[in-house]
Amino acid sequence: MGQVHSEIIPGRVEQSNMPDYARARADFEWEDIERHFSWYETGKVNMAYEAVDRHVQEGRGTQTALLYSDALRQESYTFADLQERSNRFGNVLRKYGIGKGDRVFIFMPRQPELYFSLLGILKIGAIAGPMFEAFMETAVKDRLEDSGAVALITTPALLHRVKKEELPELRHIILVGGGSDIEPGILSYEEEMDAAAPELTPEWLGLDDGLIMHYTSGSTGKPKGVYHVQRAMIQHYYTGKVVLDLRSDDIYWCTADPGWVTGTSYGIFAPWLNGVTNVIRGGRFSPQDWYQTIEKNQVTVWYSAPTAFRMLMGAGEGSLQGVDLSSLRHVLSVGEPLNPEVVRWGEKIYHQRIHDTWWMTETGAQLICNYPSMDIKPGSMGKPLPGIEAAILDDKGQVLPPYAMGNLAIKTAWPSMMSSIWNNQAKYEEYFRIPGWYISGDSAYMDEDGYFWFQGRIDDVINSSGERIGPFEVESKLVEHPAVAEAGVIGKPDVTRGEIIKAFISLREGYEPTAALKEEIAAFVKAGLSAHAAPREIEFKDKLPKTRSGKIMRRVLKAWELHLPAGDLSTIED
Ligand code: 6R9
Repeated sequence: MGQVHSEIIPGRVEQSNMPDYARARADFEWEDIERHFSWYETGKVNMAYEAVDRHVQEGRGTQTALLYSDALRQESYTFADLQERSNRFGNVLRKYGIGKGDRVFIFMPRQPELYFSLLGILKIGAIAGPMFEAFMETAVKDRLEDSGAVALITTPALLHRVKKEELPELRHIILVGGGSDIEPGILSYEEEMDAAAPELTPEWLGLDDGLIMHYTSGSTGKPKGVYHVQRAMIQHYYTGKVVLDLRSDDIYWCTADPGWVTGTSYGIFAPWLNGVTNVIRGGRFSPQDWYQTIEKNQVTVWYSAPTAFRMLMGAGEGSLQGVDLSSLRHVLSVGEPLNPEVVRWGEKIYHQRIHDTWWMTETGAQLICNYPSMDIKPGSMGKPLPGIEAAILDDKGQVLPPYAMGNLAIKTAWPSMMSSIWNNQAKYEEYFRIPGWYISGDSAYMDEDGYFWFQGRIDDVINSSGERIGPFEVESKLVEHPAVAEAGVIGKPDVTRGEIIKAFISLREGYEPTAALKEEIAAFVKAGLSAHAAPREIEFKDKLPKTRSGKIMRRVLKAWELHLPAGDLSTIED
């Protein structure tokens, strides 16, 4: 059972593209959103056209589309520049016989060429498959093999991780920044781009033609290729408008890499469909660097993840000395539960409400969110998007009443819902095992006001002495303790209690991992949450295992604990 929460941070109606949530829900029709698109009459669509060319066509070609920086480069591109670069790249692919429906993968760090090539792939109707630069040989091979990718764009530093000889379907490798002496059989991005024509007629597609594939790891088996189609743009556009609250003069920064769905749906599609300036920062996370990115670019809307906010919080207020974040007007989070403590800290330090959003690779776009105009209950994921119906179901598919913990489910279908799992129909069908519903695999409850509260992945829910405990509540209480930087909580099998709660904790700067501190932390949870939710075991770790998208990998913690194989680790950080 969930607990009753009373803390509320009031909504800000005055600055919102959706001033009244209840009315927006009541009046909602997807078709009203579709009317916005150039294809509404013809039915012939192309994401790259809508996100780029259309702005040029409608007179916004000179507007800045991309503000890129890393330690070495600092570049700015207009929508007209993006159009030209993506046209050229589309022509490069066409020259090699690549076209509609072909899978073209990208394996490179965030830099402008990644974005140009991704748009070029979409222009010709091919399906883009972005991969994290951190993937090692096997991870790269698994994805290219399963998808049957015909071409790959990569960089010299990563090329040796691509076992071309083992991938008969991979006909072309295009190397970005390879200079003049490139291995035979490998194409130079720069030479090909120079030789290609700057004009191109996009491939006109149907709404159910392919767009993008993201591989996502489950706890067992190989990663699954989650396949999305053009129709998703309806929801990318709409959520960009009412959740990211984008207006044409915004400077928007999504910190995610395109190897993660957030880095494409909200790092590429939503901002450019809404015609805003998109900030991309290359390189790794550091508090100073991130704050400077906001200040230097005058970022107004910022979308990041709990892990980053926790790290910024851990870096302390000192890291904010001399930085001016006053350009910010809207801050959002995704990827993991957003601890109430982080929300309070955002209010205090940034003077910003951090808006949690819930969705998944499979859902393609945001589904349950906190909207600028709506009250925030810290720790809640918010309410379903207008047009979306969410519920908590038991395992038989019965809708459960408020405060009962169960399967978080979404009524089918919505525009950005995955269209298939590549080569794995059985896996796809598992998500829809209860007729009319998509079963997310997350455990949650809904309160009497219709706010949803995340509890954990279904597999992570702990059963201790007959009580079901969501790891998130315990973790959130743990990070309220001044010594705790991050916490991951698992159920550890126990003969008398079924499971006991075990917490893995990384400490903040300046704290020593002592037995006394363990006791103090356990007592803190007991006093602040409940006795049955207090960890009976605590283990300090320098770092918790996380995915590249910043999720604490509880299944890895559990595998460590039980000395079991940890399953697919291809997305683990470092
Ligand atoms: C977009 C993305 C999906 C899983 C999801 C859930 C967790 C995402 C969350 C959240 C609590 C939130 N998750 N957002 N949990 N609160 N606001 O993250 O996609 O990488 O596929 O992960 O992430 O467990 O099921 P993906």
